[in-house]
Amino acid sequence: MKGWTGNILRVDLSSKTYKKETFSEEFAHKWVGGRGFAVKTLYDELKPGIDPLGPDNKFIVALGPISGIPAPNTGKAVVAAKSPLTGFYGDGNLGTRAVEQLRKAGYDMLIVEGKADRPTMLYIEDDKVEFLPADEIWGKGTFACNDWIYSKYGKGVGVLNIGQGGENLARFAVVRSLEGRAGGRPGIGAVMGSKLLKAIVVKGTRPIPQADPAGMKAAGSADLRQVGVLDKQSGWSIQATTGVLPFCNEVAGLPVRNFRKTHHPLAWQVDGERCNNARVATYGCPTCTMRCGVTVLDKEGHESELDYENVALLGPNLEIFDIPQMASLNYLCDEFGLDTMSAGCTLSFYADAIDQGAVDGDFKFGDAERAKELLRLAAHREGKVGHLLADGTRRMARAFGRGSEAYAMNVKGLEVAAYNCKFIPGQALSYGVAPIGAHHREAWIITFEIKHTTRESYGPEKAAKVIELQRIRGGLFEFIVACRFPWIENGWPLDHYPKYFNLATGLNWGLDDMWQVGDRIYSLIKLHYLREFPGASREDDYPPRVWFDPANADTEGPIAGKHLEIDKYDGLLQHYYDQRGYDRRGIPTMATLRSLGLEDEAADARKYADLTE
Ligand code: PTT
Ligand code: SF4
Repeated sequence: MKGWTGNILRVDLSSKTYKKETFSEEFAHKWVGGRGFAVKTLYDELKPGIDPLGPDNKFIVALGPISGIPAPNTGKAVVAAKSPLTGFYGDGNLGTRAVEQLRKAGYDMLIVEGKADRPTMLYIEDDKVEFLPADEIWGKGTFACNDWIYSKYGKGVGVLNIGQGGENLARFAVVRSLEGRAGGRPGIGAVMGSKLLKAIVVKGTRPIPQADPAGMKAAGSADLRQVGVLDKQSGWSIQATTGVLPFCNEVAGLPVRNFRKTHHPLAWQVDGERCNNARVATYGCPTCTMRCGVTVLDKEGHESELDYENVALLGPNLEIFDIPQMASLNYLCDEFGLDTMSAGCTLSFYADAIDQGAVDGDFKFGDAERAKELLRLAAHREGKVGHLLADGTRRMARAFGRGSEAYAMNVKGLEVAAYNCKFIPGQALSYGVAPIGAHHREAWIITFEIKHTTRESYGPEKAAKVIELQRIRGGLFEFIVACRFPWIENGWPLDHYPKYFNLATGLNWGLDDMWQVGDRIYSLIKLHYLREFPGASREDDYPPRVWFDPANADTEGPIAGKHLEIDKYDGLLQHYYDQRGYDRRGIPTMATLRSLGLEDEAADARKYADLTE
């Protein structure tokens, strides 16, 4: 087997033991890497119903056959576990030096099991694993933790760590790496925290196996240069993701005031141009020639790395239109290791619920200082409010009641990304059917909807576009494990990815083979959802109900009077199910599962739910 190291490192924190395991060629070809390896492992190894924050959960870092190779934007890893936020498979994708180092140490996947008896840091160097006390860094934020590790091991090592949010089991705690990288929105950082695992440090010294190293080197270095040139020509990384804000504002797709409003006259104050003007540094992931980490100073003078999602959800969504103040909230999320997106939605939901009289409280939209304090309370689970916030919008809404579920902005428990779908049906579908909950990673179809079809349409072409994008974004880039930005932002052709894959593995795959793997992964995530929630129904694939509410329609602007229509949305959902080969509940049919080679998984699924032929 070429391209893969063929090895998994399995670490048990309870017994302080570890072993190197191998995986078969069949496993490699069927699941390829990253999200594929992670979901298959968690599906097979986790008993149904286990507590995501208990020792039975497993924390996974999964890489792909091109991970860590000097080709464009391959410094990305999938971190995964059963999510404490959503209750089923969850993952995230983050840039980290741990990718190259783990591969050089000889592994394609790290599985961490059990629970340590004291705060622990794992040190992995090739075949050696050490369980080191982490008392000196436990309780510290991610920046101080990173610095401490660098001062001990140098800056070349790979580091994954958590902040106070993960330690205190905030359900939307992320895993952090480098200056501003964060991944694992569905609380994967809390899973590390539940195991008393503060950090993982990795160093590897061996070559990464490749079928054609010379061919890969030639293609990889030429392509890295070429991607850099393309980026200079497009100018994309000048504003990077922050550049999308004016578009969202103009098309009434910006989240403002807990998504109640879709645009705002002051939004320009935090747009990409202003963020770039305030830039003091640029950060990025390894093997990237289009680094996108626009970094500004926050109100207290810390460096804070911005992205559109962070700006929109911690800025306009909270009615904060001041870059340093919004950057402070972003910095605190990074420092505490909280997901900026869930944090933004959780704070906005809290303010909205107070506004609507669903709960008593002292937080108002626009109050940046109180928002900072609330983030601190959430990260430390301090007091009643801290506990409430740390649990995310779905659990908060259950606690508040009084109809607040309708405007708790999540799908399947994962808070929605920064695109307001009050009248963007295709993107609403994309949130509804995103396999891990409302993440924009899986499909982003807003420009297609607005420029190439009509917003009014709920036709099959939108379902088809969602599936096409899911196969690329939620499939290909998540199992081959590379950043999607060269393709999506600078038009780097997708054909390059089978090329890298074939140079690494010696196989001869095309994009159609890749789509098959992506569909297999999506189906298995669905089966995991079904196993954890046996009563799963199509209603679970609906976006937040407030978007269907005529009383919530805009009163002015480009979509005045418009809102999503529930019957039409249901029809769009059915187009999606039909095209995917899913039944009316959104569960893959037996025929679909067989065509994807998931007979064994289907046999297991039949134990807890009927599957449609
Ligand atoms: C991702 C999600 C995103 S998506 C953003 S901004 W974005 C938020 N960033 C956070 C942050 O920062 N700090 C923090 N404490 N929490 C944060 N939560 C949010 O996490 C990220 C980039 C971005 S920036 C995007 S779109 C692309 N995402 C990719 C993806 O999902 N897959 C892939 N193959 N390539 C991608 N490339 C881009 O990577 P999650 P990162 Mg992230 C400060 O983690 O759980 O996947 O959620 O990884 O290394 O920081 O790069 O406008
Ligand atoms: Fe990382 Fe941005 Fe480069 Fe992608 S474009 S690899 S997210 S720095």
